[in-house]
Amino acid sequence: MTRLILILGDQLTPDIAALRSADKSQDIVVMAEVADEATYVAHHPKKIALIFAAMRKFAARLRMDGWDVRYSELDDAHNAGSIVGELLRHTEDTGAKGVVATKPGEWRLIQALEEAPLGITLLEDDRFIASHADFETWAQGRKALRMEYFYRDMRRKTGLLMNEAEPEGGQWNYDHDNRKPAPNSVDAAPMQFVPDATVEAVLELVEARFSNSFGTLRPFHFATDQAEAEQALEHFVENGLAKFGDYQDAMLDSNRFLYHSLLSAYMNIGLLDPLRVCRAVEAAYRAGRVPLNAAEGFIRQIIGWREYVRGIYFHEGPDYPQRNGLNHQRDLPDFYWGRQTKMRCISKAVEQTREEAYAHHIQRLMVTGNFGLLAGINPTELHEWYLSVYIDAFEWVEAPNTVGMSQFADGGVIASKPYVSSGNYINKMSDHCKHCEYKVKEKTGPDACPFNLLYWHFMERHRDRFQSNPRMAQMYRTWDRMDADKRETVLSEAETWLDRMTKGDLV
Ligand code: FAD
Ligand code: DLZ
Repeated sequence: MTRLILILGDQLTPDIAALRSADKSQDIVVMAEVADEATYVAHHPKKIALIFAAMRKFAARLRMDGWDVRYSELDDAHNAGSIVGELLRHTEDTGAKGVVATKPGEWRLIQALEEAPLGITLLEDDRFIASHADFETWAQGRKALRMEYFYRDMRRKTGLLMNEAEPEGGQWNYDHDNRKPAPNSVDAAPMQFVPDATVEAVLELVEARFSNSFGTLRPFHFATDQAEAEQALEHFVENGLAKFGDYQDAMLDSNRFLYHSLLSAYMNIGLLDPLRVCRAVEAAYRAGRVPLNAAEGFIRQIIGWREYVRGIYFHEGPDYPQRNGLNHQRDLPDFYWGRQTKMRCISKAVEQTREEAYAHHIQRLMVTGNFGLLAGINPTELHEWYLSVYIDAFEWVEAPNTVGMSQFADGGVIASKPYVSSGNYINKMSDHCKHCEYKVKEKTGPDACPFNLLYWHFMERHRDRFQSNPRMAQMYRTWDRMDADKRETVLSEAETWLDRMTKGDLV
């Protein structure tokens, strides 16, 4: 009995559950470039190009391996325009009895598949170290779901950087070594790939269909198949990993990538197996090629944060991306879409986001995220922005990072305190402030860094919520010790600045 085997654009590995359960001699693989997936948010053109190019190459590989693959290109005349539509069309054409799919990474698509008359079987996506059941077991009965404890369980489960029951080096976490400010220069760069004929055809399609979206399509240098992604991994382990830890939180005006790996998109769409990535990193450490703070820091991002946020997304349920625990209602300012702003850190982060579809974690968290939280931007609008503009953005990983970690809009499920800072943090970790029209050292007045004004505005606005948080009490004491006139000036200048921003004045 023939069944349809659905492979989505972020499930591009022969090891995906639906393929493992399929029978090559009678089942039919369905892959489809569809308008609904390409437009449910205004994705960066580089993201659409990566997914379509990698899908086309993966389909070719499956055919070589003997699979019967029905692949729809976006412009095919019969393309139904949605994943469900394509499955219904192929069911009718082939007479297939039922569909097998690996559970998608977004509630939206899970619901669409479950509600359609497809006779669908959804298999768990087991590309993760923690299954849904593992996460629920871990979460059960805990007052707070903090990443650090989850991470230790993942270390024990995988054996990564473990000596029997003990963590390598005697400590679980070397984060305190990983906060060096920006270096003067960077002696590594991510690996780049030259587009081949398949990629070029996709670039032309994306150029024709999505040229109005935010984001520059060319040059396009991403890996688009497993072999290339493996090369990118090797290149990172050889060239970037050793200093990854030291400069993990740093930002530079003149360098967009520092020692970051740029491997997230490859792991998220199936070109790289996260556990294999971690094993390669551990091997480099065990061979004495990289220090422990680098290896541990990197592995923690993957088996800690990446696994944990996925657990939270499915644990919390479909309403999670819409949460707005601090009731922030201001519209997303147009400088997130590239309008000029005098704030150098924001303008550099947005510029590179437009050109690369990439910004590293601290740019996302402590520049665009921090600003959004301080300014009271509606977290749903920020969530849609992050989901659109980054090459690695899929809701299971993006929403917990944005709504939870960055905006505290989940009321503290992920973060024990909001990630907010004044300009001082950005000045310490980057050289942006040296090039900025605003003055980071000025706390009030027309040239004062807006992060300085808005920081205290945020604290005062949310005094009831945060004053009793022991991790924030010291900041309230500092604020309360300030002269009353000064506090008044700060708050009124912050209000004026926000009003100007809302009106679209150049700020
Ligand atoms: P590196 O700095 O080299 O880190 C190594 C790997 O660790 C990454 O490739 C990634 O797989 C993993 N990782 C690191 N931090 C996190 C994290 N907080 N959550 C999950 N995985 C992590 N990551 C995404 O993959 N997709 C997203 O849509 C996404 N949206 C984000 C939105 C916000 C507001 C914030 C603050 C973070 C977001 N992140 C997201 C997490 C992180 O910023 C990116 O994973 C990282 O910047 C990707 O670049 P890299 O591969 O060079 O990472
Ligand atoms: C992101 C994306 C895009 C842009 N296009 C497609 C597509 O045309 N076909 C497809 O199968 N998948 C695509 N994807 C990835 C899906 O949106 C992703 O599988 C879901 O959001 C679940 O994570």
